[in-house]
Amino acid sequence: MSLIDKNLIAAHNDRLLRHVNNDYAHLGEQLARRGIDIEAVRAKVAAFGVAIPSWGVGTGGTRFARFPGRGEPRNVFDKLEDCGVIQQLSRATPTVSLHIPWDTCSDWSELRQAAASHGLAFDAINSNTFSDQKGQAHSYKFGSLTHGDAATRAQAVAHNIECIEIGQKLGSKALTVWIGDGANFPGQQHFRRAFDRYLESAQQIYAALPGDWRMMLEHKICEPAFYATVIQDWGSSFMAASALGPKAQCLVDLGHHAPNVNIEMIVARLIAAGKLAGFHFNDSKYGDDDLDAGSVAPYRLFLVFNELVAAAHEGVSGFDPAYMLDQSHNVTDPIESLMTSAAQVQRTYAQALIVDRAALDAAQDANDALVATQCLKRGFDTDVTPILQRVRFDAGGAIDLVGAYRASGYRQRVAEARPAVAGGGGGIV
Ligand code: LRH
Ligand code: MN
Ligand code: MN
Repeated sequence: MSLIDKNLIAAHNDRLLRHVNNDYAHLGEQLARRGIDIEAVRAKVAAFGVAIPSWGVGTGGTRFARFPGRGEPRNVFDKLEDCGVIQQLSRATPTVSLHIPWDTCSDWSELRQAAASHGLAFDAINSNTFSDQKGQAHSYKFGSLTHGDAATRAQAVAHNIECIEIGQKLGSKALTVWIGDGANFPGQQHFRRAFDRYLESAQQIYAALPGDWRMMLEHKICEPAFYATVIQDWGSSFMAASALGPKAQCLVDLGHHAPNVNIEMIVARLIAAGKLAGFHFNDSKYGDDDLDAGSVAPYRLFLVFNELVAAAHEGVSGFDPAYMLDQSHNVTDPIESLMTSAAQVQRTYAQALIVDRAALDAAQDANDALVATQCLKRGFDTDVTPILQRVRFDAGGAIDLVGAYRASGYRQRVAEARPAVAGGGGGIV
């Protein structure tokens, strides 16, 4: 089922194709001069996909206010439709990552079918023990998997196991666990005991993982526990993943680090240890801003991809990260933000692919810092847009993502069917 009229996409593409082909030929020539085969790069970019967060298609908000957009998805089926539009136009987002219980459904097989009808499958499923749900027996105000009370921990463990069961019905192969547990005051929590409780709870979840599943442990420096968070950095995450076993790995959300932290180096360390689960891509200026990927620091994103491409190039065993977006859209149409972010991630991958690895190795061996850094800059400075446009066109997507989307009138259409939602203050989700 196509959500956007194929003829509209074709008509839009027709007007641009001649230019795209010229630009592609020109870029191919440039790259050939550098010994790079543009077709090989194109094939890799075409095979690359990044998952859409189901929570990203609704307007986010801050803890101060939320200003809903038009045609907000009413339920998980609406969310899948929006994800279907993103995939139809971008052809870079073949999977969706669900968040339970934000995404509720009485028939998961119906949801799986709905996803398939939009050309979508499911990536990692996310549990949520950072807020209380209606009717739950024990509150997470003072923690979930690390709570001092055994019954509260058991409830949080049971929720994670339920997420695994739901994920199995949907074809997911991973559970992502992020907890907000921690302390807001010095002295509030016994650090070592809280971590031990985390391990004990996580072990029970780990024991319920199917053989071909992964458990992705996501760390974050702070928020909502502003003084100390239990899984606050990659060190704590790595300790936990190591204690749990080979199916547990560390997930890197780009917004979850202290300012100026060398994220690409964390990525390299996790790759070396066989513990890189994957990513939540977004961008950030100050904290967990959840801004669009590459909108603030595209070079930082590039340096992360440089590590990924190097690992694949060198054949690091077991290297298989999951790629997901995790963004909050406050002032843009979420569909536009997610499409352009997916394209940005694709772009960054392409830029890292064209880095001359042999020249970089040689410059490193010769301690030639200037040439080494120029090798990277050369990849980053190359405008790979024609490759992305061709990949989208070849797969039936739109050359001009936002142009085609706006021309389709999709947002106006759903705004008529989906009732307006009142805005208001408070609530970060
Ligand atoms: C926490 C987080 C985590 C949650 C999502 C909504 O800040 O990054 O991934 O599941 O936001
Ligand atoms: Mn995240
Ligand atoms: Mn976050």
